[in-house]
Amino acid sequence: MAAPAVRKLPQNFLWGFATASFQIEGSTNADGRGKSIWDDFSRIPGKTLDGRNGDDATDSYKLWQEDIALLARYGVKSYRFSLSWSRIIPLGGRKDPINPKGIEFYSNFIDALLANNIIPFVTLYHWDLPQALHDRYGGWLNKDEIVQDYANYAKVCFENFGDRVKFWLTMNEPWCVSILGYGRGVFAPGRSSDRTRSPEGDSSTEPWIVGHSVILAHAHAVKVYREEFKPRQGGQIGITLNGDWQMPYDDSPENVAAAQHALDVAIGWFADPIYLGQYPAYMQQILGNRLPQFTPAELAVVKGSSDFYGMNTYTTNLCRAGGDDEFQGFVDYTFTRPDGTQLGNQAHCGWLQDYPEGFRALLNYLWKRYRMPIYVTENGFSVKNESDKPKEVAVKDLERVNYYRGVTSNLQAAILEDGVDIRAYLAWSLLDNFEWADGYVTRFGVTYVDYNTQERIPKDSAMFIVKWFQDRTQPSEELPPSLKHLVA
Ligand code: GBH
Repeated sequence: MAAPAVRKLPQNFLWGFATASFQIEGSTNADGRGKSIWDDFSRIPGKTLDGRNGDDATDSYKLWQEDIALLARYGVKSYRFSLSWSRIIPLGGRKDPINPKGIEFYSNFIDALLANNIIPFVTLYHWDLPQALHDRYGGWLNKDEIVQDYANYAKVCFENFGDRVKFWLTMNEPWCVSILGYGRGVFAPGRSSDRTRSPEGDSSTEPWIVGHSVILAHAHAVKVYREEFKPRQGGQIGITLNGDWQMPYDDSPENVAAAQHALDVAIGWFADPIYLGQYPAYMQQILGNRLPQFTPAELAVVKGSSDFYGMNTYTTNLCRAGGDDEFQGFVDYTFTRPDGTQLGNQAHCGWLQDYPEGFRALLNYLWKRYRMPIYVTENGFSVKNESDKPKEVAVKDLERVNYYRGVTSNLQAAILEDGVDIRAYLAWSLLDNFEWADGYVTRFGVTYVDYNTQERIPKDSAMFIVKWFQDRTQPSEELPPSLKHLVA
């Protein structure tokens, strides 16, 4: 009997891997790059687990051709990476000079991707704000200034790369920018009310102010793109939000409500204004006048300002009402079910367990609520104590393979059985890399990086993903028609 035919994903489905500039590039002083807020923050003792910073990372500023060769070997359709604002405009602002070396670096990089038939998926902002803007006027805390400077930066990128880049992400994970940077103070710029952590900051107001600025900066960049570039360049532009599936701990009405409250604060905070035109009622209720209001003029720019739903997701939480954490909507998260069992396999990160059914549930929730095509722009797993293992053992990353096996089958079910419109799946990450406050201890790569030699070694999970998508998509020997003219 013949084996059943593998069911195909939609034509032009984009699959591949993702990274971010500060997590891989290193060379923080090269070719006129300005400082970003992560440069200084990661140097402060105690801010990263291993005391290390982004000066080397995976050395991708120097080894970029190796990275592209690796992507080509994997045969990916697309690669998601981010641009370093500080390489392009070292001081960040709209009146500050542009750095030709920064433009040249990314321009060459994009050309080389296209020459290998890899479609660039470009993030404009993955947390590395130019330090000068923070020092000059408070960065994201100063809405009027940052919106203009960010829109100008975005415009410089559209001008220089938009002939070749057809997929743009304005911002990566505004919840993390706001809450981790200005609430908990565990990410740059590290502001918090907790004076053991930070000499300044107000966790009760700043995260909500920052979130508002990020939404507006995103929306203004999209306006620039749609008015001045999209008619000629014809690409897609949107935002990407972090958000995990939130499941009630049990059937009690309080916990069912708690799961929705958790979704409202984790996702709705950004998605509701952008796709539906208002902050969630629950956020207005818990924050009162600490939540900024949109003026009608602002709302006109914000509503409808994303061509798709960009989804970064890693796990599922069981939700119980009555938590004291405002940043989680006063909802307690746990992985332990009422019967004492665990929801899934525990990752290296405390916040992450493997529960692939949650991935499908989240896709369905987002599709029903926002009705936008979904691009999964990050998804991944850190295996327990991977850094303690010899590399020949670490590359046999069965737990990560299991994670991706679960997720891909749920992805397929969401597309083919549930009818959710999903157009991309970009796994996090192409490489082990600088994992922010975790330093280099936590590894998310499908490729092992030996940080002494910068050698890259594919893990079993890379091979699993490559095979899975190759079996279900058209081979990527051809670019879509809109990009064909670019390669000789
Ligand atoms: C992504 O965020 C990032 O975009 C990426 O740069 C990063 O490398 C990747 O995750 C792996 O971590 O324990 O209370 O501080 C994922 C979303 C949201 C996951 C915050 C961790 C920690 C909450 N993150 N969450 S807390």
